[in-house]
Amino acid sequence: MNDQAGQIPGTVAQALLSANYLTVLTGAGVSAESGVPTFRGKEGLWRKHNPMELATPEAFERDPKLVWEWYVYRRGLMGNVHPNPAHEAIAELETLYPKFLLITQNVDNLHRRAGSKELVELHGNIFRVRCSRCERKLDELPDLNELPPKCECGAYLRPDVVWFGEALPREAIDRAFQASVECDCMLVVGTSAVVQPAASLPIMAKKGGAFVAEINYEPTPLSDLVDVSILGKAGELMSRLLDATSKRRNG
Ligand code: BV8
Ligand code: ZN
Repeated sequence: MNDQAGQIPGTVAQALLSANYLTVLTGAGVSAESGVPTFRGKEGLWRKHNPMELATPEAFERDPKLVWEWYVYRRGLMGNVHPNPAHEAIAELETLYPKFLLITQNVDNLHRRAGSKELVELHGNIFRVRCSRCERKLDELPDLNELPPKCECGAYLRPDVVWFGEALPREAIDRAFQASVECDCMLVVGTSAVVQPAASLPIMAKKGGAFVAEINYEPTPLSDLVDVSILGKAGELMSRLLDATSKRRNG
């Protein structure tokens, strides 16, 4: 069911007021208003490369230096932007529910910076680095004069993100699956709902009996499958959704 752009339907406000276990699934659209290019939007291209080509183990195998240059560019971009009202509203929503989980596909660290704590990063985090061979993980980047950087074991270091064709971190996806089937309300914010297995989580939530609302700038393959699809910008709509739960906030 679709709804007119920008309004918060009473069914959504009611579901948010009565929910005990709220999950939020986010994609690149939630960071768009912070100035982070979305994955499939036209602004997502870099030196004419399509992110879909670069975010793969094959691209890293073929040209690790080029892939590292793309990630250094994105780290720089993401390091210079700030959480927007959508991230802030989601961090505030977390404090209103006895059970809450934020499941993000984003690697930009903006939800953590906005204060979200109960968070699963399905596709990793661009500010973490790991070895492409041994188990070593680093929070700090070694100096990037020489790209790609190497691990002490001699293998290349790589961004600690999940590339296309790679399995998601077991613990992350198990936690996301479990929360999706157990929650009684799920908000799906700013995702084109094409990347699997993330795009299946709202369907799992629906099957588990949850009320599922989509907040997105444009319709997606989910729009006709969820209870309500609200078209508009995440920053404004998430702030309105937070207000719609204000009664809950005031106890
Ligand atoms: C796996 C990290 C198996 C890297 C990312 C055929 C059919 C089905 C599946 C597949 C298939 N072929 C291959 C697959 C699997 C593949 C997949 O799903 N491909 C798709 C494209 C068809 N999936 C995988 O490979 C996954 N792994 O399946 O493993 C396996 C199992 C065992 C052993 C081995 C393997 C791994 C997927 C993870 C890929 N990594 N990112 C990096 O970032 O560098 S995914 C990447 O896309 C980002 O994380 C991004 O978040 C994510 C999803 O995209 P969105 O977030 O939705 O962003 P997008 O730009 O698409 O859309 C933005 C939306 O926001 C738009 O709708 C727009 O309208 C809206 N918007 C914009 N502005 C606003 C807004 N909304 C509100 N307000 C605004 N202001
Ligand atoms: Zn190593």
